[in-house]
Amino acid sequence: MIDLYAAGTSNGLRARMALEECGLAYKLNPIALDKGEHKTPQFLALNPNAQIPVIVDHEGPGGKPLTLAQSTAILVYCAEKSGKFMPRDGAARAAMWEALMSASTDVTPTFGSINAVLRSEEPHAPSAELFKERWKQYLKVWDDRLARQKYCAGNEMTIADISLYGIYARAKAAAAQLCEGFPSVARWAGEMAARPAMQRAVKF
Ligand SMILES: N[C@@H](CCC(=O)N[C@@H](CS)C(=O)NCC(=O)O)C(=O)O
Repeated sequence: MIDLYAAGTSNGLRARMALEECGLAYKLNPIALDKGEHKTPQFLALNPNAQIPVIVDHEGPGGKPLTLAQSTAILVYCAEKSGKFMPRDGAARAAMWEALMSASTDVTPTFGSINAVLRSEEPHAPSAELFKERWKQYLKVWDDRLARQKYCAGNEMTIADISLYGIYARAKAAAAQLCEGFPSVARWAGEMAARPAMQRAVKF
């Protein structure tokens, strides 16, 4: 059994989507960020960075408990534990890593930057524009790619799809206008949203 500590943010969604899609047994422990539940001594013992998501796998490697933060590390851990969503072939695996890094380290932090700038006590319009343009540029590249292939890293679903869908689902819910004008991304997102595991994962 795995304990998941999360909220319905992009990073929280990514971890829960990973557990659901990989078919791993887990218990959701919701963390209310607005109430500061990520800053309690109990939570800081799990992640001293005071950030969700965190998992505790009570039957980790070697049968020992494992505590793990970082949504993308959790995603890779779930894929390796279940043997799903990570191609073995060299070229397909390299494409998966490239797509995963784009979703987790380019697209996701850019959305975080847009939010941070707009929610600031002194919003800085030129910075907001810069991050919005960067977001659109990333989605344009994803749109071109998803016009040519079914999934993020080719014609097989991988953890890159789970990572990108985590941020896309969050952005669509919080700022739908950022997701307009990318028809192939919308086609792919519709297929991801129809997956029963994804439908379970987004219900926080
Ligand atoms: N790189 C980390 C980022 C985690 C993160 O930023 N978590 C946010 C929610 S999406 C959080 O816990 N924020 C609370 C805070 O920073 O006070 C990951 O991928 O898990």
